[in-house]
Amino acid sequence: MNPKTIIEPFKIKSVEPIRFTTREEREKILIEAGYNPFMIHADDVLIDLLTDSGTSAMSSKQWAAIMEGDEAYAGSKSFYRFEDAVKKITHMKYIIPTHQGRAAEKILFSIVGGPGKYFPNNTHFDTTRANIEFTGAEADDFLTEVGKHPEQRADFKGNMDIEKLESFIKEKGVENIPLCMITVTNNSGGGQPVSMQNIRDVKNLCNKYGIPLFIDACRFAENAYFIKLREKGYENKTPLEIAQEMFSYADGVTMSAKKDALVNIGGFLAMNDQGLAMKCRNLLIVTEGFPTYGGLAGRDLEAVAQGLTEVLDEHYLQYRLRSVEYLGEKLVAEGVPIIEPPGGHAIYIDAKRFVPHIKADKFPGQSIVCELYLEGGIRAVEIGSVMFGKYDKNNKLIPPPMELVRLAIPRRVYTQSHIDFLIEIIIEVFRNRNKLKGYKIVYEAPILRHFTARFEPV
Ligand code: P71
Repeated sequence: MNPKTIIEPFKIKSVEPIRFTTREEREKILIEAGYNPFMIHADDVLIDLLTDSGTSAMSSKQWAAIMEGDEAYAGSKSFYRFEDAVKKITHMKYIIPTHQGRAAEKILFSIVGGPGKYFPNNTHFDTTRANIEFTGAEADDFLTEVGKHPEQRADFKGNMDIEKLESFIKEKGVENIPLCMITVTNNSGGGQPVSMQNIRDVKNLCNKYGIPLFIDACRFAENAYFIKLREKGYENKTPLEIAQEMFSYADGVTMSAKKDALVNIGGFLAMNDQGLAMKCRNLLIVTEGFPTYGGLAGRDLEAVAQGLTEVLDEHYLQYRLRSVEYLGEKLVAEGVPIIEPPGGHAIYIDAKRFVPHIKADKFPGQSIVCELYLEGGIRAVEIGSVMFGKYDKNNKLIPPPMELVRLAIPRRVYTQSHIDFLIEIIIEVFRNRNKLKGYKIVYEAPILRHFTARFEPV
C-alpha cells in the first residue's frame, strides 16, 4: 500500500497548552493593542503565525544535546561539533558562529560594504537590506519577472534574472560589487525556491566577473527539497547531497539558524576566503564574542548541530512542505487569493484581491490581520503598506507593489487539526470580506513603524 496521507513524522513528548479566549475578550485585546498584532501578548493568541523564526519545536535529541553543552569560553567541544555539522553541509573552510542571522549580516557588510558599493540579490530580506544600507551601500533586487506575480504559478519563482544582473554588473562596475547574494528560499517573495540551474548560472556569471557569491541560507533545506521535487536530475538525490551541491557554488554563507536549524536562537557566517574570515573574526570579537562561541552558549551550538542533521531528513521535509501546500490547496479551492504555488514556510494571502474595496491607504492587509484575530485568535502579519509604505512630499502614501498577509508556519509546532481550524477561520473571514473595513494609523514611529504603530478602524 502507498498511503496518500503524509503524517507528522514525530510523536509528542512535551506539550504546551494554548489559551482560548472569547470574541468579546479578543475585541478588547485588539483595541488595547492598537489593532497591531505585534502588541498582543502571545498568551492571548491561539495559533501564532507571526513568524517561523525561532519558533520551532526542538526534538528530544536537541534537548539532550543541550545538556551536553560545553560552556568553556575558548575552544568549547560544542563549537567543534557545531563546526563539523556546518562544514558537512556547506564544505566552507571558515565557520563563524553568531547569535542570529542579522549579526552575521552586520559583520559581513561592515567589512565589505560602504558608500558607492552595490549588492545584488534575488530579493534582500529586510535585515539584509538594512545592514547594507546602514553602511551607505545600495541593496538591489533582481527577481525573475514571474516571481513578482502572485497569481502566476511557476516552479522556481525565487530565481534571479541573469540578464538584468549582467547589465547591472556592467553598468555599476565589478570593482563596486563586493559580492552577490541569493536568498534561499526567497522569503520576501513568498518563500519561493531557487533552482539549482539558476544558482549555477548566477555562479558562472559571478565567475566571469570575479565576484564572490554568498547564499543567505535561512531556509536552505526547504529549498533543497523543492529542487528534489521539481528539478530534473535531482529526484534520486538526498536533501543533503542537494544542499551540498547548492553550497558548492557559493563562496560564503549567512545563516539564521532560527529557521532551518530548528533552534530558538543562533546563526553563522561561513566562507572560503581566509583574509575575509580573519576580518570577520576580529569584528566578531568586538560585537558578538570569542570566535568559538560568537554570542551563543555552548548548549545553543549543540542544538544547532543536532538541528542541522534533523532538518535534512526526508520525512521531515516531505511533511514540512506538504503541510504548507495542504493549507494553500484548501484556501485556493475556496477561492481565497494567495501567492501561488505555496512557498516552503508560509502562505501569503493577496490582500488586494481579497478585499479590493479597501484601498492601499486604508491598509487592506491590516484589516485581514485584525479580522483573523477577532474571528479565531490567529496572529498573522501584514506585509504591505503598513510594513513598506513610504510617504511623498505631500504626505501621501506610496504603497509597495504587493499587499500581503503572511501566515508563517512554525516548524514541528502545530498539527493538521490546527491547520484545519485555521482554514475554517480564513474561509469564514473570506465569506464576510465585503464587511471588512479599512484602518488609519493614529501613531507611528519614524522607522520600522509596523512593530509599534497604532491603528483605528475607519
Ligand atoms: C521572518 C524573519 C524574522 C524577522 C526579522 C525581522 C522582522 C520580523 C521577523 C529573518 C531573516 C530572513 C532571511 C531570509 C535573514 C533574516 C534575519 N526572518 N534572512 O521571516 O527571513 O535573521 O532574524 O536571525 O536575524 O520572520 P534573524
